[in-house]
Amino acid sequence: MAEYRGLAGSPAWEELRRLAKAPFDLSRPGALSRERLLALRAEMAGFSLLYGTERVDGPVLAALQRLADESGAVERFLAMKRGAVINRIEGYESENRMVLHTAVRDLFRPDPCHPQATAQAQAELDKLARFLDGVASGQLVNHRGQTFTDMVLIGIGGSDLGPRALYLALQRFSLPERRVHFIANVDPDDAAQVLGGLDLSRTLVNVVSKSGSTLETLTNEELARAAFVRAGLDPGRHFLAVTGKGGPMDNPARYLASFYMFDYIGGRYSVTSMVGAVILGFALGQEAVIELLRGANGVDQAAEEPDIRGNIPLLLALLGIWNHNALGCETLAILPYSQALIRFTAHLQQCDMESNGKGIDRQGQTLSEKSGPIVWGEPGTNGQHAFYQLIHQGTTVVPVEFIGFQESQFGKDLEVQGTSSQDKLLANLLAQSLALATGQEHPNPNRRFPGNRPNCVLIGERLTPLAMGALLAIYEAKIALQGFIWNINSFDQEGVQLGKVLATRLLSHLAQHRAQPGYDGGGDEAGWAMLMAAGLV
Ligand code: G6Q
Repeated sequence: MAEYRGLAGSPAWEELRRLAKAPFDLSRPGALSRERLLALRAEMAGFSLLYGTERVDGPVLAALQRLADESGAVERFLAMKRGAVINRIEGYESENRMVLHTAVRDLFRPDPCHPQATAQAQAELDKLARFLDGVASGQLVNHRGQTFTDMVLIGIGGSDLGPRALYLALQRFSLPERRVHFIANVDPDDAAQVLGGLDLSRTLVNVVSKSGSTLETLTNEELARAAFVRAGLDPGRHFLAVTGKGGPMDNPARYLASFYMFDYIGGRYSVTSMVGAVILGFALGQEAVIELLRGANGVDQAAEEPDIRGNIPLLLALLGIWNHNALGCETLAILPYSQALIRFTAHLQQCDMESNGKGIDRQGQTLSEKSGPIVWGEPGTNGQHAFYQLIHQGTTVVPVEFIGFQESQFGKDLEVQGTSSQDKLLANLLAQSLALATGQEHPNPNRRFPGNRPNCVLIGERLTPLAMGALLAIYEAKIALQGFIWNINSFDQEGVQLGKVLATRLLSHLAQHRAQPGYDGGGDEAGWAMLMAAGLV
């Protein structure tokens, strides 16, 4: 059989395109039968995926299974975990790296897929445990002998979004007397706002940068160091580094402690490495970090299942391809009915769009079929009072992935008119799923809902560190599996380079403009004109 080269040329994809001419009609009376809604449900790692409200039927699911098999997606996922060099474009200069974010949580099986990477992760975790013990026991204290109560993470992109989203998700499990804060934007107001409210003498600053060369992070580190010096404090007793081993920030003399990540972990996949572990360990304790890793590892293992009905990430990947490529839906809304997941969609937006927003395949050829969708969302029920109008009646069909939990995190609830707030939250989630699918006929066109808006519901028991790890890994695996099926490299991000290069050029114009009267952009007509148009020169 010819090597799989993406959707174009795949017999299963041809079949799916044919089936997409008459997809399952969710709005037909009786379409959402009890049999259907109970049968189209997959289980994994404490989560159920309800997909009876997707526009799929037996033939479509069979063709999606064939696409999974033809593409060898699960085999590629296994090869990834075992250290295949898949972060590359064949025949062109590229990152040329292994992709081993799964190795940092492969501690729980006797035979890790990549023993060397897992051993490196274990060594960093042991170092972190000693550090956290020192902070808790009062061995590591400030110059006045006081304990540290606050930690500020300075980082951006993958070094911010995941740690921030997961901290907010698990904040309820924080240790007493521990608070954490984040500075990402190079906007000086971000740092001023955060640092201004803190007792710096009891604060640790965790500078996170894999490359050790990111403009925003290095600038914010300098701003923060200056604030410590102004307060009469020695930054060397307060600053920690999480960075690439051997990189420009690997300078232990400047930091109270240094933790490492390795080049085989991409920024947006790094939250379960030291990038997230240090701040989460400080806030929640090492045990919670271990639980998070255990949850993620459970899914990493379960996602080796080739049957799509028993593999939630694979099923989500294929349903996404069905909606995006076959049914032509441009975007994907991820709508968590959980206040704790307030930044989780933002994290997934990066994970998904930076990974799968690609225009060429792994061989450097221009794609003839679409790759990743536009991903967006906000927690429900707030979104219901904002953008759901368009989702229900707008001219664009927006597939939705709902996320919810049977129980609240705090368990502090009250029955009003016979139902708790948690009941109201879940009833809203399920009602939205049904309403989008079935729609509503009405003589008044303004009250008509077309229905047939595909969606699914991912539901777990309660958002604990274990469940968070599983949820994170479900999405990380989904994104990787989609990339394998689209035959793209989901692990580089060349598309962010050009803007960075041009920003550096504009900054150099500004500096020269200030230093030399009469400087006029040195021949960079468009750059200089933009600065003029914006009133900066
Ligand atoms: C993620 C990207 C990107 C990266 C940031 C921060 O996959 O590579 O978002 O995480 O640019 O990079 P550093 O950690 O190197 O500062």
